[in-house]
Amino acid sequence: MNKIEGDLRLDGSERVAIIVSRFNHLITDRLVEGARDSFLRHGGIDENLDLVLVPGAYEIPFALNKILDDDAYNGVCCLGAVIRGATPHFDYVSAEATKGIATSTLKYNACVSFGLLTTDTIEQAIERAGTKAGNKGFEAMNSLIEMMSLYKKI
Ligand code: INI
Repeated sequence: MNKIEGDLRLDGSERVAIIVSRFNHLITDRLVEGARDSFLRHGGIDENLDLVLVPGAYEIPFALNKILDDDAYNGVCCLGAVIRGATPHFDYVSAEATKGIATSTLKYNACVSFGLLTTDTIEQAIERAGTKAGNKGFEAMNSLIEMMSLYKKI
């Protein structure tokens, strides 16, 4: 059996974009820090990392679609934090953001990772943004790096 698997090594030539929503920026700023940390630790070059900011998670798919249309990056890491409130708004925003990211990824056959927190409480979001449940931004960049490597091999 021939096993084909991506690894976590960058050679320094990879251009990567992070798309992040500013809504709940106390959380999303930490996700960006985690994603950048992963990129640099695995051999990425800071000048090759671009940060694209959008107002909220709902706008992430629009920016992603435009970026993939221009074909200027090897991969895109999507980061955001949707936190449940008292109304059904959470369900609409999280569903559209998730569906939009998945649709663009498949439409363009692109390396895209999903670092969107969807939590019931602010505490759950904090736990996933660099405290006791790790940093989902770091994890999302790890997944992107692995998929960019796999992309070259399959
Ligand atoms: N956007 C988020 O990124 N997270 C949220 O928790 C959130 N909530 O709960 O309202 C949110 N709303 C804004 C939305 O993404 C759009 O920016 C807005 O509707 C304008 O299009």
